[in-house]
Amino acid sequence: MNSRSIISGVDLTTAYDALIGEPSLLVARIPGYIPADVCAYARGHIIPEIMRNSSRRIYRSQVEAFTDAFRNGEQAIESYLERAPRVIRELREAFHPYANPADTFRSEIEELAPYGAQLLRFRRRPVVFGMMRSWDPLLEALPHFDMLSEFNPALDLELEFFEQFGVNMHLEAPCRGGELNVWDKTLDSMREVGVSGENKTYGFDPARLPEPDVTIRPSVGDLIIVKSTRLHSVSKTDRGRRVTISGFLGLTRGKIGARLWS
Ligand SMILES: O=C(O)CCC(=O)C(=O)O
Repeated sequence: MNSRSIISGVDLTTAYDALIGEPSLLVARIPGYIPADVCAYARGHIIPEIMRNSSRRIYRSQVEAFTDAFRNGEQAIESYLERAPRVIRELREAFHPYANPADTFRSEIEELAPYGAQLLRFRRRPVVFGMMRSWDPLLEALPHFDMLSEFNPALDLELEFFEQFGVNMHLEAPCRGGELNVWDKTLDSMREVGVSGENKTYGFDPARLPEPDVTIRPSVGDLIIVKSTRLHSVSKTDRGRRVTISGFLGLTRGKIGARLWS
């Protein structure tokens, strides 16, 4: 039986089928998902334009994560929802005359998923898919999980995801650092052995972990899809920047279809 943890050098259809069909698979890498000329144009024009009004979190980004807005209370969630359509449009317009890779990914998943795909909606309003993240020198993500289900029942989405993926499209890559590391460990398996993060799902101590099962150094143009229900981290970028367009893909059971958000 095939028990690989990474699939690489394939197209999105093959990657999607493998990620759904192979329980052992942690990561899929689709090289050249963003054409080289689009990445070059992005570095010269789009990244500076979109990041003009960015804020620093563990990375710099033009919009906060939906989950952070939710965590920050009613006023934060209202201002996030009011801004979301504009954020989506700004990224689309900044890529003109090229296609925005976030829109392309959204369309392709809509075609691939058996019951289609759509933006996550909260209170009948769309959530952003297409966060631009700049991992400037020395920025990193400690080992963590990304699972929207951890926000239920407070989020009250009436959706049940059986799997969640992190979707990262790489526009710029650092000369050193910025690797994606993935461990074949679930949140439940960490809880069982009594290991927890700084908060519930973020900040597991790397010193208490074995070597990662997969380490990938992303290249410009890569689309990398990681099972974000498995422990993962981003190593410090130490020469240059790592800039991605990022979001999440959640797969539901039954006929509801897939959802996308950032
Ligand atoms: O940029 C990456 O490779 C992964 C980002 C990440 O850790 C996340 O989206 O949670």
